[in-house]
Amino acid sequence: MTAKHLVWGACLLVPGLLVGCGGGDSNSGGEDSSSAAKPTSGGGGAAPYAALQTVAQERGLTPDDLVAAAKTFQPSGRHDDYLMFASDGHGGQMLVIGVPSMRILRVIGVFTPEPWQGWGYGAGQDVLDEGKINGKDITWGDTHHPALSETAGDYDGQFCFINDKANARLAVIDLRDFETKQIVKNPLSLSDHGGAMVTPNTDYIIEGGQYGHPLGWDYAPMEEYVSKYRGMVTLWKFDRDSGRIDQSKSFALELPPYWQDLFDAGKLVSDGWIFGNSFNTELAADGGESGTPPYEAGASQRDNDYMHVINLRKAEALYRAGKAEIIKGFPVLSIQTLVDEGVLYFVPEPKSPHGVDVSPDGAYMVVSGKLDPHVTVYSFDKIQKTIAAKNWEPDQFGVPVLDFDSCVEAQIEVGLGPLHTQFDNQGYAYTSLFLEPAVARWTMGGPLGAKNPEPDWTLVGKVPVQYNVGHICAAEGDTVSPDGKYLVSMNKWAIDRFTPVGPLVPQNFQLVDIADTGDTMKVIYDMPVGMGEPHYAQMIKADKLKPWKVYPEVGWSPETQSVRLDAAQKGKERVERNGTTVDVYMTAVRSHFTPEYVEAVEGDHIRWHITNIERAYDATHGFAVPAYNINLSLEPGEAQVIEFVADRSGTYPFYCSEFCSALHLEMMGYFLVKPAE
Ligand code: K7E
Ligand code: CUA
Repeated sequence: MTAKHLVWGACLLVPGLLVGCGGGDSNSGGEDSSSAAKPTSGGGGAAPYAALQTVAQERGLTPDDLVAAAKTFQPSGRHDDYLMFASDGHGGQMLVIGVPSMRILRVIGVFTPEPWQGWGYGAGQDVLDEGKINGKDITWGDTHHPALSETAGDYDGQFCFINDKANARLAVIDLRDFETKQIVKNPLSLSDHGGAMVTPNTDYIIEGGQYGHPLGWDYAPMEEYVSKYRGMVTLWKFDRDSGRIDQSKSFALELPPYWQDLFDAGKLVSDGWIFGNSFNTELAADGGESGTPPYEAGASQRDNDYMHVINLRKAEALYRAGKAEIIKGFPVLSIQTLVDEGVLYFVPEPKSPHGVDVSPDGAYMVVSGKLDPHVTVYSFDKIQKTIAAKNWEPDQFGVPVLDFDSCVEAQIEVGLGPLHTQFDNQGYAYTSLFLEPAVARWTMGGPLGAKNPEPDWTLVGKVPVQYNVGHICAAEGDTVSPDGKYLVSMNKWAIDRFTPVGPLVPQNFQLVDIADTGDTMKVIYDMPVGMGEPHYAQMIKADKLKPWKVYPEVGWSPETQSVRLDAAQKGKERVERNGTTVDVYMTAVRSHFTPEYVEAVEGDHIRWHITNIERAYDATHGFAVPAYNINLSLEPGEAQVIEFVADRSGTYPFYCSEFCSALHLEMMGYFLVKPAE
């Protein structure tokens, strides 16, 4: 036996290791999984271990690899413990990923048409139309930050929101059916980044701007940058009952044009406040066109940018008292009002920061300077005392800049290029290090306490990641009660991690096991993401979600979450002509459409009402019409009405685009369009 074999023998013949791997102690995700056979533990003596040893040797796997595989493998039918909602960047969609298996479960069309769901191909058009800008269809988005709805600072599993950085839009997804219900276009801005973040009871969804421009984006020359260009943060009022943003109760705050970056809501002790960072206090304005440095240098000259500290409760009261001015039809509290009324403060933050993350107890705000090896931890209590003592100097817009030293609790040197921070349930914080690249773990003073009774801000370990990590996402890691256990490193570059597929390389989501304390974090899974570039994600315990299996009633409209009065009904299928308008009432059930052929005349205005009358889980039908750019996914009970002009005569075989039954191929019909006379 070689040394390697000896190692193997020692590892594999410890039954506890492998029995533990297959054990049934992990939550298996609700009632559906109870039917899945729980693996029996071990059994069979040494034979399975010998087989495992053979496979491991043939495939060149180390004992660590085997443990990683055992921690992430889901036997067929076993459900994941967590769901991760990830943006897919300029894909304009949302990804739903099971953890720890890292399997993609859903791709939700948000700002981008998505043909599987029929999103933009017959369904969801009204929602997509809400996202028009200047009357133009905008059929992509740059999704950055998903935000799960919260109750008392904890994910409640009801809704998810996400922003479109490219166009300053925000979307609402209902987690009963995982479909997008609303898109709001910010009337003031064309660029957002500090969204979506929610306040602890989801009263407001925060959308902070990014690149400054005149509010409402009217033209202003670069020379007027300081006088006319502005930043903003918008507070969108969320109405849980309707599941919609209530635009009539939403308002914005005018901010200096400092390129606001991310926001986070205060919680518990800091509830009622919001915090944001910014990265261009230099007001670099012309990108080098007139001999000044280009933006990357121009916006990085000063040692400090400003964390924004905003008293949301006061701002809300001012808005309700009618203190907002109306810009582009939208209420905006001016910088002057915010200063006069003590709503807005700045605190210096180290060079070119990215993000601000509030600790689970709400007592600390963590900021990382991309060009500074430290994370800076601010104390909410100290900030309040500094405000009370008026220990500040105004900036050029008159906004009080609080004394840095009076607000800082700690600075911890974590490494190169720190970006985003998440938290666990053991008193640790985790910060992504873009440049190293690695994820650093450090002790959080005493906010969570148990393991760190003494205030202690120390780097305790790092795990290298591959490569260039941006955000990290720990299980419920930005709530009032993080779970620990798992952290996903969302890496921008993958380089050598996957089989080459051309010059455009997938992103790499690496699952990190953070259950063990100390410096023992390990990467246990690499997941290529071959869509856009995901930025942020949130991970929620799967059993908090209560999605529907079928729509509550037949004839259901996902757009309104109610029965459509004009839905096609079983037994009342028909084609009705009224002048040149033709209403088709069609039902779908395994394995036929009724009616099976439909005749119209060239130029007719068609309203095609179609209902899937199935009540069986997973009995989805599609509806695809060639040459008319129509494809629907009709889940059990779902009704859609699609309108189009039959503008080309011809013979169009339509069919069900979901393989729903043995006779699925027969589930078709003909749409016959007679030439006009
Ligand atoms: Cu990419 Cu939050 Cu938009 Cu950082 S963001 S990485
Ligand atoms: Cu219905 Cu295929």
